[in-house]
Amino acid sequence: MSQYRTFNADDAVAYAQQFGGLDNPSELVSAQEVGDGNLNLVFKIFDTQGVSRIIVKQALPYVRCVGESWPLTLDRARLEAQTLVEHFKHSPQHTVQILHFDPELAVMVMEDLSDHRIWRGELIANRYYPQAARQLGEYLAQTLFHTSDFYLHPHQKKAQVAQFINPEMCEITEDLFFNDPYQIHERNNYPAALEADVAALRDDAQLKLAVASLKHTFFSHAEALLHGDIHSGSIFVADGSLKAIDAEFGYVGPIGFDIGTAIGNLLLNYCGLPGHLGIRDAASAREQRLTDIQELWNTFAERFQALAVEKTRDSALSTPGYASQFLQKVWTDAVGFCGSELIRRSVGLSHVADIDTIRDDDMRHDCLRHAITLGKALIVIAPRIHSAEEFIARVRQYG
Ligand code: SR1
Ligand code: MG
Repeated sequence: MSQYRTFNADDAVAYAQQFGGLDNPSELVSAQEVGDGNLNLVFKIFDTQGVSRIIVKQALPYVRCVGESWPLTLDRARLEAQTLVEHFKHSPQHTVQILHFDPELAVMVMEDLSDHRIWRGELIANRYYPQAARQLGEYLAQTLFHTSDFYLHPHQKKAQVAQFINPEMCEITEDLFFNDPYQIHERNNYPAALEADVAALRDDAQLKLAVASLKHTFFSHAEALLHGDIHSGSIFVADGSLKAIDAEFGYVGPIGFDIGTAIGNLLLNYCGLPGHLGIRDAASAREQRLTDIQELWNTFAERFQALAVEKTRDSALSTPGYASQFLQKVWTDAVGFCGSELIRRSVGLSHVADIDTIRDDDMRHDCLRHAITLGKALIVIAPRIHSAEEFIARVRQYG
């Protein structure tokens, strides 16, 4: 029988004392539940000095932001912990460290990152971390290369696909990214002022064909072990440091999905900045976001290419020129997935604070329209955008 029970603060403290790996576990005395995401309980565990020392995270058997009417697999805690453990092997500087996990209780204990801040909040507040975009590119190159067919033996790769089968979490992405925004659905969430813009999504046959192709790629291209939800709210930053967290959507999928999600969230910030800083003051912060996108992709592509030259084990995949041909395909996928992230975060269930926290209604609606327009364009013209530089030129074209 399942041992699962939902933790309260006392349970979380006792669990951290047992599994936190501290020399003196009785120092851990209190906990605060700080989860502000869509899905889980997150406890900070404090010592006698009131210093946060460790994190205990537990999956709930339903979608937290919706309620018990939307049940959700507890196996996502195993998938999250195992994805992060695997990513930590390949990018320890940029992945949160998992200290312990228990699949029955759907709970994990992880390092405390209280000296870091969530990147999304920092981007909204216009606090700049000069190394973050390159560090994210490095994280993505290391984790995605080392879990791909370029590096793994074919037997290992197939075992990895089996280990990370994640149908319920993938279904959320399949629905929220590729279905809901293009049909009338009760989960959709957008202001009435945008009704015409959203109706136009449903009527755009060319767009819907391109979205169908993206969804098919998401279904069927088992290229590498993805983070699966690598938006700026799943990333902690500090001076010179970046750490990915929250990998419960991890599965073996198309590399361009992780890249596109990451770039898409920088672009959502780009769209929202005028609502926080005013149009004139947003200009330089927006230029910085475009540079971030360029640095992220160029770092990823250079590092992946270098790893391919140095470490590809498969004789066919090591054919000169193949890695760069593959990266061109990854880029095209990434631009399309980036566009779908812009649209689903504007009209679907789950939004981003970069735009949602803009107080002025007209300004917020303008920013949402901008994200939708950009998203549509990127999805449709992805095959005609060949580099980060061309991408930036296209973004500028759309305001
Ligand atoms: C029901 S979950 C909604 C969204 O939150 C997560 O962070 C993922 O981005 C998911 O799409
Ligand atoms: Mg998450």
